[in-house]
Amino acid sequence: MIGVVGKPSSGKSTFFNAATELNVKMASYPFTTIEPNVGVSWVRVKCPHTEIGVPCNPKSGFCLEGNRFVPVKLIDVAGLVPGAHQGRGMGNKFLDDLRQAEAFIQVVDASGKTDLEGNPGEGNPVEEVRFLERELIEWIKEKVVNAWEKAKKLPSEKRDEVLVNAFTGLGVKSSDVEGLLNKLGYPEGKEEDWAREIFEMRTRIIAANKVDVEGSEEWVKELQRRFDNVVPTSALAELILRRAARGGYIKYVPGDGNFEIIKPLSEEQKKALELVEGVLERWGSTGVQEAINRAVLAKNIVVFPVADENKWTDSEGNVLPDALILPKGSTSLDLAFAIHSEIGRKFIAAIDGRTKRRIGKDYELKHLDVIKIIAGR
Ligand SMILES: Nc1nc2c(ncn2[C@@H]2O[C@H](COP(=O)(O)OP(=O)(O)OP(=O)(O)O)[C@@H](O)[C@H]2O)c(=O)[nH]1
Ligand SMILES: [Mg+2]
Repeated sequence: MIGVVGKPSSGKSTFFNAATELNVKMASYPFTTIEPNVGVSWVRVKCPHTEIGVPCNPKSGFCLEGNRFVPVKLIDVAGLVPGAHQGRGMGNKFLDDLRQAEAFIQVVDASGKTDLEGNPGEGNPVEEVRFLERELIEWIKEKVVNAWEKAKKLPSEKRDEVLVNAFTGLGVKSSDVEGLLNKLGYPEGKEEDWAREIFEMRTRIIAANKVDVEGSEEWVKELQRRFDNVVPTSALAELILRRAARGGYIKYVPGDGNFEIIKPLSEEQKKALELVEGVLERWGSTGVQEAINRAVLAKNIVVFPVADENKWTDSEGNVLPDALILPKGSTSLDLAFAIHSEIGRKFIAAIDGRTKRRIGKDYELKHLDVIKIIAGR
């Protein structure tokens, strides 16, 4: 799951609506969103079906002009303001909604036209990135302090277990908790270091949003100078494109740098698409798909399991029916378990759908591999 985070009015819900094609409330006043919104967006990858020249039959997600869109969950939460971890703004209740997010997309108002609380005024997008990082780290630190309070009273053999349980609840793998224990020792006096390390385990993409607004360019440059993983976005432009495509007015493949008008437009629609054209010309794309892709593919790959290594079909003849998102470094055995624990337990070998070679359980999967698993009965 990807968490969409940021200060109020930065455009989180607009980003969420564009990426999920849902319709949650968006408005120009702070705290429009209070309860979290959960939806499905899609990672865009090149579909292997183009290599065999037969259209695919996705069981989930969809395929457009050789691009496979693989489902991934997105959560849109209330805006965060400085001091949120101490209960300011909407407080930290919704921070807990982010527990299971393995990546964050921080939506920043790069137009510089709203302040840190999301009200119209002078903005500072660099400060926005910084304070949010601070809030997220403080939130994690509180969890570290609480876990250590509990753990330190226990006999030493129980301590590690309590710490591992506390942090796996925060979406950290148990092996990573053990790694931290080795690196830092117990959290006593090192709560800040622990919190930062846990924060940095998550992928963070900075969506420098509202690049359709004049004056955003300078801020985008400034953000790119200071931080990694900055993607210029116009959530508004992407929303216009997705809605026009849904309505059958245009042909648009999410993430593309162009679209095609296929039905007569009203004056209002023409104007909206002019804004979009300006963004595409200047920035190449709206950036929304790019942000999702980077959030997911920084640490994951997409793999296509099949039953027939020659035709790339399942047992019913569906071409490339499934696409799985797996952590980088996953093996063919991991894939077998991801398909079904039974298939994992009865794993015999696998076959690479491209080379047709037999591969063992320790074979490290590559992005876009097509794999047949052979399992016993
Ligand atoms: N020009 C422009 N305006 C945008 C863009 N994205 C969002 N907005 C506008 O910014 C305002 C806030 O958008 P929301 O999506 O509601 O912002 P939010 O971050 O969800 O706000 P809260 O839920 O209050 O925290 C709305 O008026 C949107 O139309 C964008 O890319 N370009
Ligand atoms: Mg919102």
